[in-house]
Amino acid sequence: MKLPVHLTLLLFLFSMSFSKAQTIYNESEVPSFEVPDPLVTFKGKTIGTIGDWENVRRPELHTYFETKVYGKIPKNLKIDSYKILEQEDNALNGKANRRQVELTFKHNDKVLSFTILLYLPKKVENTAVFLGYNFYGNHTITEDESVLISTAWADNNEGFDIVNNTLTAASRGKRTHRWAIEKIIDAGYGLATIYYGEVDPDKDDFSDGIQSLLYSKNQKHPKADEWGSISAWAWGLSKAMDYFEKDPEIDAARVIAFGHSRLGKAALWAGANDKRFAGVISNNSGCGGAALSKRKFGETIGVINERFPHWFCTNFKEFNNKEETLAVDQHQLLALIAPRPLYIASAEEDRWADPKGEFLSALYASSVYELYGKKGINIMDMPVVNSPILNTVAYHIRTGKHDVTDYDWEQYIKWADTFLR
Ligand code: GTR
Repeated sequence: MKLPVHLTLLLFLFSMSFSKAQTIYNESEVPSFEVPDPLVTFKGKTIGTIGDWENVRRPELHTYFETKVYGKIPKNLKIDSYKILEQEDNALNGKANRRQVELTFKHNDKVLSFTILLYLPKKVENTAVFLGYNFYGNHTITEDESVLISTAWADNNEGFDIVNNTLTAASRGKRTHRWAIEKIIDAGYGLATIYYGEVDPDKDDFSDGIQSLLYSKNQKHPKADEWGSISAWAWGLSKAMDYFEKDPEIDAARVIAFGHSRLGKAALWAGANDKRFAGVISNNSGCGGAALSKRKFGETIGVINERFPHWFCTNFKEFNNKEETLAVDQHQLLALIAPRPLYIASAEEDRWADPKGEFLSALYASSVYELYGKKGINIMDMPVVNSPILNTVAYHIRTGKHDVTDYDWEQYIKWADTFLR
């Protein structure tokens, strides 16, 4: 049946106002809830020592996030081979070495490869590196003509000239504003990035991506407690780390996992899974990232699982509109990263990601950092905009929207200078 245009419009407006009414953007509507204590076990035992945290509480929290939220990675797949596709020791006006390295994985007669684009400052040896995924291909983060264009699946997008699910040269350099490469190199850090679609295409289809290499016979979909895309992306960061450990120019003990938005969720989970990451930066990661779920402010578990059914494990859907039944909240994900430096960043206009929920998460994770004698967030109220707290647990809320800006990078570099040198 075809509805008259005015009726369709009316129905659309009605559904819009309905879904708007569902979204909490007002502090007075945030439900009261109990914040689960990172230092009290599920059975009620209080944790007072690093040993008990590491041997008792941390493992039970990690298992919960693994089986109920992001999903388990079924097997530790090793790099089958790696290949330097391209390198140049006079990149970025002579300041940096550039390398494009393809890692290949094989299992069950299937193959998956992804390419790390790496810039390392020439004046530094044994370089600390920021490692993060990009959304639209390595060639979008720089004007550098030599950066190879991925052939992996991409969602069609006019703004990024993606047609027929294929990345194109027309989008070269379109995301330079999110990657302060010059600042990073001038400060003596390396930058490594990967197109996230090479590890697992961002769509609700489990026939491709890294998961498909590790299926058991006749398996077509990860089990209820097995990896969704965020776990897959986190896995890819760890595999990049496997490569860094072989690379004599990189100081693998000083690699920071960085990510924006969904890729910030992946960076946090990578940091929680893999203690080799020296630190983690979550830029506007929001729901399922740094933001507390139980506040239900902005994006909620029900909404994210509906729009992106493939991001988390199937078990996570149990908590759609039932955040109160979760035994954990996201501050405990952050606590899994302790005592390593952790930076949570919000943006004032990014209410969908719940800046206050991100701040509180960093605050509530701090007791675990303090157990290690590290400085967490030591103020109870959110700082005003553009006044970063640069402790081992760092936080800022900047003016502006959901994005990565030069301001963000300036703070990350300053903080890394203190905690990574
Ligand atoms: C939004 C999603 C967020 C965030 C964002 C992004 O649509 O609701 O959770 O991940 O996408 O990754 O840009």
